[in-house]
Amino acid sequence: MGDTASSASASSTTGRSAAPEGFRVLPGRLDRAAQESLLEEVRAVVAEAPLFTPEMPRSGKPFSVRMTNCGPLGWVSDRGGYRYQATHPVKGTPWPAMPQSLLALWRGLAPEAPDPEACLVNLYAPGARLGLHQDRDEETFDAPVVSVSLGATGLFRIGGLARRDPTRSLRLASGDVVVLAGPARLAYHGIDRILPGTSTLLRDDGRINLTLRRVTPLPAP
Ligand code: MD6
Ligand code: FE
Repeated sequence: MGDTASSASASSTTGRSAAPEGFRVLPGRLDRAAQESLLEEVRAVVAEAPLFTPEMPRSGKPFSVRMTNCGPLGWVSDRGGYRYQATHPVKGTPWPAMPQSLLALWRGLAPEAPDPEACLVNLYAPGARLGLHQDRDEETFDAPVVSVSLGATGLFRIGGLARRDPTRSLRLASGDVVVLAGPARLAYHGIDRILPGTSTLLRDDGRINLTLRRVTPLPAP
C-alpha cells in the first residue's frame, strides 16, 4: 500500500504538493497537560468500552490496530462490513460519552459544523499499522474529520482523492492535530508505522489516535 515507486515526478513521497487543499496539521495543538488529561479520559472510555480487534470485511483478517469508540455512534468493522453503530460490538452497551475536551477542540476547529457523533479510538502497539484508506463510511462528508495523536510518533501518509495519486509522509507526534476538510475530506491516508522510542506519554511505544467525525446530516429544519 502507498506504493510510490512510479512517482518519479515532482510529487514524490517527500514532495510538498500531494495533499489536497483542506489538509491541515497543527503540531503541538495540545500541550503536555492537555495530553495527560485527555489520556485519562481515554483510559476511562477504554475501561467502560474495552478495546476490540476489528476484522476486515469478507476475509475476517484482524486489524493490527485495536479500537474502541465514544460518542453516540462508533465505527466498527467485521466480516459483515464497515459501519457505524450505537453499541459496543462485544459488550452490546452504548458507547461512553464523548469527553468535553474533544467537543471543545472540534468546535474550535470546525465552528460551522454540527457536533461530532463518533470518536474512534485507535491503539497502536509497535508493529501496528493502518493501510491507506479514505474516511467514507459517513452519511455526510460536509463536516471535517479531526484527529488527535497521543504517545509515540506515527509515520502518517497522505495522498489525493484517488488511491494511485502521489503521497507524502509526515510524522504525527503526541499532541498533534490533523484536519481533513473541504477537498481533503476524502483524501487517502494511513499510518505506515510507529517510530520506536518516541513516546514519553504512553509506555512501550504505544500510540493512540482519536478520530472525530460527524456521521449523519442534520435533519432539515
Ligand atoms: C492515525 N488517522 O493517525 C489514523 N483519518 O492513526 C486517520 O485515519 C485519520 O488522522 C481521518 C482524519 C485524520 C486522521
Ligand atoms: Fe482515517
